Amino acid sequence: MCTWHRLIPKEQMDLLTYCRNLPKVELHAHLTGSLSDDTVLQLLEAKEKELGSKNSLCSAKITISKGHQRSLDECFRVFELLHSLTDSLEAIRKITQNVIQEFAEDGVRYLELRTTPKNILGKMTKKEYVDTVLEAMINEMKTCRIMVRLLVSVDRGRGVEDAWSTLSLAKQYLDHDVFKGLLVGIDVSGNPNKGNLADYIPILKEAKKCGFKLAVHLAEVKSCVEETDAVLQNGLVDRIGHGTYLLDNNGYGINNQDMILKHHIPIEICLSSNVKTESVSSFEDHHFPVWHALKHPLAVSTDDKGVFSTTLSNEYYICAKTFNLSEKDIHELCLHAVEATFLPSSDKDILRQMVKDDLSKLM
Ligand code: 6MZ
Repeated sequence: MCTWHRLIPKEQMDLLTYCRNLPKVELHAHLTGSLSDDTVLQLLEAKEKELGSKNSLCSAKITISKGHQRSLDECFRVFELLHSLTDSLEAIRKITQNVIQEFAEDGVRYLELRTTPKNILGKMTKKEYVDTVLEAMINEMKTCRIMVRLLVSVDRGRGVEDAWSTLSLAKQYLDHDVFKGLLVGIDVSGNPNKGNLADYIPILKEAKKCGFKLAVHLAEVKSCVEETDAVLQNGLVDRIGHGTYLLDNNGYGINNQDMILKHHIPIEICLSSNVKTESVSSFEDHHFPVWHALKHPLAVSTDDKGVFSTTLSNEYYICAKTFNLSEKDIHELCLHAVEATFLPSSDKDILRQMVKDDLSKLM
């Protein structure tokens, strides 16, 4: 069962408590990257039982429980390790449940969870993977005060052929008897140092044609300049993940700023992730204030709350503290995130009203 933080009088709240009480919307959360230490320990124990040995996995414990800085490449090695612990449908069901409960306990009212469907010989097909995630989502929505939707992820590290197969699977859920309406879009993610995003443009065009909304990791690292330009020029992106090097002001960017502003393409802001992976040198040097000053739609997000030892409340706290945000600014951020969801307008209206009601109780 999930608990909900009881509202306490505002004057008695410190900033972090205040952020915990905000009705939050999480739009950039990778399932496997969101595993808490508790969940990882449960998975390790299950794996050790399965393998009948403790020795092979004790180093994994050390690696995962550290909350320090890691390069992006090191993070991707952690994901591989986590994937080796989540290679059964039982594990996928468990991690989906735990991650949803943890977001709900952190005061997240709407979660757009993203994950890469995996095909593991003899263990699961991509379809079984997605069905399991969706079933767990439906179950958790019955008991937790949270609305959850899914984005299926295309991992650029797995190649174009894998991406086409993920898209053709996603199409099966557009008009599904049981799961209709739960899969609301496609995410493109994966190691930005691998492959070329421009190779995925035909897939993104087809996905758009089918009616999927697209959230694309763009310009997460400096070397992504040309591919970012190509994807943006094709008008394919509904939401930008990271966007660290979109701006020209650091001498690396491509300055698509005008186009992004003109089309109001929301940017998912992942402060801890960007600083901990060393793509941004400090919170103060983050690109958030540049876009915020322009009143551009932004969605504060966790990216991988487990790997980066954070929560969405903590990300709001870091943002508010670093950039000296007012209460009005913070409330606007919550509401901007509602507008940036991939929900159809009727569901968005319901969510907006819920968020407004909860915000008014905080004033
Ligand atoms: C790009 C990332 C990411 O899909 O197994 N992922 N892709 N940049 C990041 N910044 C740190 N963090 C996570 O969740 C793990 C997968 O999400 C993507 C990677 O493809 C990673 O393997 P799932 O649930």
